[in-house]
Amino acid sequence: MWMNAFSRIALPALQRSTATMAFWTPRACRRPGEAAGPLRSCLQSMQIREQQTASLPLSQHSVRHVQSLHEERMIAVEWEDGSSSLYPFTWLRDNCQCPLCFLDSAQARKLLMADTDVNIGVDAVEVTKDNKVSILWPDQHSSVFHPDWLKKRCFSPAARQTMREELFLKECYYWDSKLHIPTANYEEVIHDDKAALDWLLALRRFGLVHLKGAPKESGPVDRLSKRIGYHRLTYYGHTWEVSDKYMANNLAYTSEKLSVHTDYPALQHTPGVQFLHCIKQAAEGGETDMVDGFHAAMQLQREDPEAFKTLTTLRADFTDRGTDYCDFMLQSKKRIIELNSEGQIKMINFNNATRDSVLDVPLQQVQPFYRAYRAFMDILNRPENMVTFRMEPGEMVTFDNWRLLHGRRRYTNKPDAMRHLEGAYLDWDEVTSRLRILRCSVQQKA
Ligand code: OGA
Ligand code: NM2
Ligand code: ZN
Ligand code: ZN
Repeated sequence: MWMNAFSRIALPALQRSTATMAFWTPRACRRPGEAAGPLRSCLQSMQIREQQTASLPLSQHSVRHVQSLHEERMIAVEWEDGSSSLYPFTWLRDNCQCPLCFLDSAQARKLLMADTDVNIGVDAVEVTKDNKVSILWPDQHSSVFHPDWLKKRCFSPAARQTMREELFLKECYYWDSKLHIPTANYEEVIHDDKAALDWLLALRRFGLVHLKGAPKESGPVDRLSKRIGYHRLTYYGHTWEVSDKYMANNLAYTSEKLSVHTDYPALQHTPGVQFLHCIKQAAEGGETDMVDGFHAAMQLQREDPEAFKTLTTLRADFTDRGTDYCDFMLQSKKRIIELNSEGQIKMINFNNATRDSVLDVPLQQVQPFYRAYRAFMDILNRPENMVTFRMEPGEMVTFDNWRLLHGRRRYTNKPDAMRHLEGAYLDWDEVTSRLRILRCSVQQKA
């Protein structure tokens, strides 16, 4: 069962209603930059237990009429409800689903682009007796399309947005210190698909899920990675032990404070997801801090646009050298706040320990860089932005390492209380892949 804490997440002032909740409001926050809604609505968070799982359309669509528009080189499909969709000839020919053009077992196109006429015409189009759209091409090849298949691929902006949301699950809820951390049970996530689906949906949306009830020994992190598929091997190993080590090859392997950071910006492709499992906690200290980096970056954008501009344009150098799984000498250049091609916040790269002393920016940009970096850091560290908790043995945090920053307070060990965590990285590809599969399998059972 989901822990009680889970049903307490979110601002107390906000409605926590029954079954289908705010959680699923389509107008919930998009990724930053994508016409972000007010924070208020983002924090209408929720019991993930009762939510409805994401919807793959089950409804059967029915075609009333088809016609080819020769001048526009498209076919027009009129649906049962009177609405219509347009499909370009070339796209239809390119996506013929017949065994000559498409290898069903691999769900892959066989048809070569070299054999595709990008100015193709259509000889005839009709609705078949079983309500499919059939097209006869000038070379007498024929293609038959299922109405549901076509409807899903409609080119209207609204249909494309629906498809995008379904495929990429970008829905995201920004949070601050009032967040009650989504919590799930480790064993349930391992054994039950619905629990695993809810865990991953919350991980995607909030960027953070607490798992409780794991064994107090090494192993769960690997087990959980295998539940997804596989982990990401790095120079720190398949999984890695966080403890106070002699001649530590990383600041994390001491008992020092780690100010909030993202892991491994020194890698060109930053690990997307991180699991951290507490096997033993220190005698004193060692609390965990977490911040929603996207939320903080949006605050910076509003409050200090110049600093935001600096951190989204200048690239800082990161470095990591040493020996662990094998010897390594990494260099990377990253914008502290990385935007995608649409100008939305994609990733935060913030690690004060591995930020290189090499700073490859024009001399005049050095001071503005530090000013902006400091301004962002101050926002990240605002008590109203941070959640702090102390992991107990058997507890795990699973979080979005592209979005969240995490930190740890300095700690003191005692012989019977030697802090010991185990961690692992995954990439978002594998996590979202498992999420899509679970969504299909859970819905089929429902
Ligand atoms: C790390 C880290 C957190 C902790 O190893 O990168 O952030 O609680 N550890 O020790
Ligand atoms: N550890 C925890 O970027 C970093 O150096 C983060 C990585 C050592 C695997 C720490
Ligand atoms: Zn074909
Ligand atoms: Zn870390």
